[in-house]
Amino acid sequence: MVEWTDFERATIADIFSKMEYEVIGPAALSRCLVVYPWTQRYFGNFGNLYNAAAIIGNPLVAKHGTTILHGLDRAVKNMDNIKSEYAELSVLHSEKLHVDPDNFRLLSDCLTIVISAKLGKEFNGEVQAAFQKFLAVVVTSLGRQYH
Ligand code: ZNH
Repeated sequence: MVEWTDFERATIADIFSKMEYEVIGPAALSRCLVVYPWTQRYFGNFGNLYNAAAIIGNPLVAKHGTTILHGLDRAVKNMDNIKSEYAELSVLHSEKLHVDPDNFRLLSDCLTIVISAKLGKEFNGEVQAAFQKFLAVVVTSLGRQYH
């Protein structure tokens, strides 16, 4: 089981209590689709994603980015049980959506960049370490049911 310090718990709770889901989620997902274009393959039904402007302005990308970010709420609310929280979602991504689990890390890196730009000075080294540890546990848990 992952151990969390009081600082880490407080930091994650604080970041998510101020989270603008409809801004940060779309920004993180569209950044991922622009910077790692091969991640676009899972979103064939989202229409044209042929350049950055098309991706960033795409309402389906925005909506899904918000959905993914809200998907992290489960981990925030249950930090001591992230693996079991995500068991079902892991099966979905593996068996039904066939999403390569490497992509979870790519998206989580994009999310870190977006959050860091948003929080500015507040996102110091310790806050970044806590946030990335949290995302690393999410990424491992989402990749758990792949075999
Ligand atoms: Zn995912 C879906 C979460 C990542 C792809 N997702 C989904 C959902 C959720 C999620 C919650 C919904 C489900 C239902 O409906 O049931 N994701 C998530 C998270 C993450 C993710 C939390 C991280 C962190 N995904 C991801 C990635 C990708 C994806 C990276 C790729 C690249 N997803 C996906 C898809 C889907 C999903 C494709 C389906 C969509 C539709 O709607 O169709």
